[in-house]
Amino acid sequence: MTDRTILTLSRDPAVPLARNPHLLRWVDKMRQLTKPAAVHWVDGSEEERAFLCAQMVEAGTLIELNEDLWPGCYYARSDASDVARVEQRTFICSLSKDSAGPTNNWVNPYEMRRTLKAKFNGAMAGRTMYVLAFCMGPIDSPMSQIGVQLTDSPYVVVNTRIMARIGTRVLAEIDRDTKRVVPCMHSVGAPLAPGQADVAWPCNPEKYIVHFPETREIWSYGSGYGGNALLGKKCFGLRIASAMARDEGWMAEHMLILGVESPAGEKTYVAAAFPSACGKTNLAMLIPPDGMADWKVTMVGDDIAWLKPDADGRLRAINPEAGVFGVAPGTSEQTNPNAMATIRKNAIFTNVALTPEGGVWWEGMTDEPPAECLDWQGNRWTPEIAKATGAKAAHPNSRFTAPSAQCPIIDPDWEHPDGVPISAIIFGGRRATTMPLIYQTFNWTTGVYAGATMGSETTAAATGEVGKVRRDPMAMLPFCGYHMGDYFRHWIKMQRSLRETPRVFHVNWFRKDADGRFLWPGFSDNLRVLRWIVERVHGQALGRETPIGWMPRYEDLDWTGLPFARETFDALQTVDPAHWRREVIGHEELFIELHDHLPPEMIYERELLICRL
Ligand code: SAT
Ligand code: MN
Repeated sequence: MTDRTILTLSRDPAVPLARNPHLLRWVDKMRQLTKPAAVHWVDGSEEERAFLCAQMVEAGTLIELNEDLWPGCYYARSDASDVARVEQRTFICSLSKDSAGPTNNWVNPYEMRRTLKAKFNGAMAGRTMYVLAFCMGPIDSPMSQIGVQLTDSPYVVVNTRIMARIGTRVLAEIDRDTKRVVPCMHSVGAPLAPGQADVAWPCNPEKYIVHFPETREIWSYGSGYGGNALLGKKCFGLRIASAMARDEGWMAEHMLILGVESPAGEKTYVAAAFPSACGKTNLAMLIPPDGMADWKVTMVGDDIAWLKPDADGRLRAINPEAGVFGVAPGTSEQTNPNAMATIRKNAIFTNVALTPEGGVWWEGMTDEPPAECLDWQGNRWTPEIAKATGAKAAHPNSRFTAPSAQCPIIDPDWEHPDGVPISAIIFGGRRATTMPLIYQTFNWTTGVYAGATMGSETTAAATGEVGKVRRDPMAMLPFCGYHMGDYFRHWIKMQRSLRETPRVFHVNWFRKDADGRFLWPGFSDNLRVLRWIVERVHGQALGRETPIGWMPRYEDLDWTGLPFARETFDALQTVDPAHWRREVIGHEELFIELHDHLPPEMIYERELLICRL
């Protein structure tokens, strides 16, 4: 143990840090239900972080990494059954099944409340219940929202301390009663009998990730991992927030936000929606490629955007999060040096591999794997073992949690209370075929259609089959808290409150040739596409009209520093009518599912697209 180890706190954590009577009453009611051994009001201090980490080190939940290599960093291994979001166990319990829509799991809210009450009864026995107040968005932002998560996981507390603004300053807001508070219940579902020894990663094979959109409540049971357990992120930041946004005229989206600054100093902000594990963090942290060093990219956010029209009718966006919870495998000094710098200190690594020096490693981090390490389950791993058995050192959905403020290219306005103005929206998925590298949709409604019909190959971010193309409208399929058809309608309607609509684009970094090789280098070179996008926004770049939208010609992209064959570009940009007809049939399948809530604009757009093809 190092000298930073703190085993006692200078205050009594059981003493409430708020006076708000509603909060105090609710905390007490939940304490009576879940029966924890202790209650700990989280103040968010550095002392408290050190205390919780020391306790978790003692319990075997965390391992402190080598202070010289990874200062302030910790390592965690989850239970092998608790490694990703569980979409089949995620529920939207609106009053009517119809409001949840066919793409969400629905259970009658009264029935679900009964189930949860039974599950949470005594669920925290033998554990501490943390009262974790958090703010999604800068505390002084009128666009931010407040939640309080009661959780029996100290791992969740220290992760949320990175991912959101937490503790005393949020409790002070609650005392001031400025905003409605979203109550979030969370238990790993592993009560301890007296004298029973704990495990390093307690969880329960039976999981419930439950949202009550009308009462704006979240109940999560059985998991300690990622979006299942860090309830501010997907549960509040997207599912509950999307329902709030529909009611209040704003948008909660699964989008990164970045700024592009031209050599002339013109700054343009864009938001981009890609499904989980499709490179949002990499795009948000892009470093210009050779030949474009006079361009600059800055990150506002890498996963969630809350967008709202301002008084002048411009769409403005905040990043409701304060940290990045990024996919580790594939992240390297080559692919994303800014991410490597962001996670170099004060980070938490979960389910990556542990090296004998007390460092971390994952597939793709270095060309040369370590001679040996412990894999994400704690088993000895060597490149030879990997070759023989196919064992991965890091789980494909292993993650790092790190403060966004540590990102070298964090945007100076990333915490601006009014957000940043959004000039372009980009949709994109992981598609081996059909979808070109880049096209611009004709207008807002065709843009909504392109987003609504987005497809992507599934990834390890959710449990289930990997690599299958599924429709993932606006990358929100697992995250929309209400009927997807109504969500499309909300998107279309948003135009009415905007004097200037953002231009809408669709990209695909993942198109492959007949031999299965990627046609596009991606990463830094994506700036070539971003440049065309921002220049289109400003009316400075040319394109040609095609059946699906405006596309750059070869000469419309900046190729400085990248020898890229015109034929390869043509292959990337091919719009094959046969493939597209098949694609449009896929759109119809989604539309049939949503038919009774589908806005007519979607039908007309589809008809027009078919005519153009
Ligand atoms: O586990 S999370 O839901 O937070 C990550 C993701 O799927 O985007
Ligand atoms: Mn995400």
